[in-house]
Amino acid sequence: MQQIIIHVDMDAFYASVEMRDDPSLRGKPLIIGSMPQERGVVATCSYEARRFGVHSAMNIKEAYRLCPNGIFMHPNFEKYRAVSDQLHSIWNTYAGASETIALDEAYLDVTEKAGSWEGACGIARTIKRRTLEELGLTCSVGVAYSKTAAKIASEEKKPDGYFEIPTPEAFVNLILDRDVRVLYTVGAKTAERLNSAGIRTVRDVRDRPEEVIRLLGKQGEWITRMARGEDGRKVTPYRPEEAKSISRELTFQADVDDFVFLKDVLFLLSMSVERRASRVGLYGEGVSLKLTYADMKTITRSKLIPSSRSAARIDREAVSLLEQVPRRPVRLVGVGIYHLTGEYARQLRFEDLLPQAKDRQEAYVPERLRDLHNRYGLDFAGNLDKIFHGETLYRTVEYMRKHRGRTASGGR
Ligand code: TTP
Ligand code: MG
Repeated sequence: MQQIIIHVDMDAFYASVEMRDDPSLRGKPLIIGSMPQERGVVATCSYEARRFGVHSAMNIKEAYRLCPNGIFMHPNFEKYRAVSDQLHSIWNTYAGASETIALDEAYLDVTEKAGSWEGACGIARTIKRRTLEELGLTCSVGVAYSKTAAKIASEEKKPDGYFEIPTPEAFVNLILDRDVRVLYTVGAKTAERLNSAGIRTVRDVRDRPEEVIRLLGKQGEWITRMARGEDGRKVTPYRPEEAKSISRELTFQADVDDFVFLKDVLFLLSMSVERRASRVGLYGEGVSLKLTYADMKTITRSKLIPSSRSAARIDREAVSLLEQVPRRPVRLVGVGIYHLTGEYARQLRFEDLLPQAKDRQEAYVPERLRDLHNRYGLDFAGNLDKIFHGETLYRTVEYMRKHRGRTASGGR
């Protein structure tokens, strides 16, 4: 049997949550992101604000110029994450496999559970109804024979939309005269290359496949297949909350009761976690701290964060967790990020949303490295990368432990 896929996407997600929780915001142009006087961008905005031309990723100053009477609000990520968990747990009950694309978006493979096309459409309606009844939020849903088609279907009647694309023929008829950018993976750059060859619409792609392939290689092959409605991609089960963590831990040769030193070690571990996360292209939406005390009792503490992998952010969170635990001699310390999400997640990085936070973070690492230089006489110039390899980090930390107090040590 052919696959049947549902794509669900919440309407103006962050803004809708805020409007649900504060009726005085309803019906108003609500802009979630930075404040107009700050530097930064729009994360999302209500449909009322969209009428003024405001949209996601727009510079906040521009948004203010277009919509000076809008209500501007900072995002509350922890709240959206909690709502997101509720959403996905409703949706997942209807799917054989579900793939979380963003906090507010998922692909559901309902082929087996629905048993028929009509069954799938029934599930899609039920999902809309339950999302509204149980969480007070509207979503847009597409039912289709492929992922590409389901995604386009969910966008078709937004907001509070419902649309079906049962066959490749229906899909092709729908998008034939649209801009090439409607095809998944075709962004502004690719579109420009196609346009300069006179290929502007899906019809052009369909009619001139050799040219598209010559121009774009592998991507071209994919695009020409999509223009014929072919997309056999499966829904790949991916639930960020089930993804593993990236962490780094260290056991000291002798127990440590110096919390200034412990914080310095946390910083190095945080930097190491950042490096590992960058290498695999992941961000964390939670930071965890692990301590084993001298009596072998192990504790872990964790905190949700807007997705990030910056050492500065990880370290700040880890230090604030450390400040809430008992101060007793420690034999092992570890730092990690969890709730991993990939680069493709569309949620803006916190650092992008509030660049002033980024500035602070950029200064953070050099400042902390200077601390280490002052306290232990360490000079990382040039070989910072080398110290993070397993044994080397361990030796560096032992060196620090032994050279504590030889130089003036500040802080607690
Ligand atoms: P989207 O689903 O793209 O947008 P939306 O739900 O706000 O609006 P629509 O009705 O058009 O679907 O993204 C979901 C949330 O992700 C959004 O509410 C805010 C966040 N987001 C960002 O932080 N930055 C971005 O650039 C985008 C596109 C979204
Ligand atoms: Mg959405």
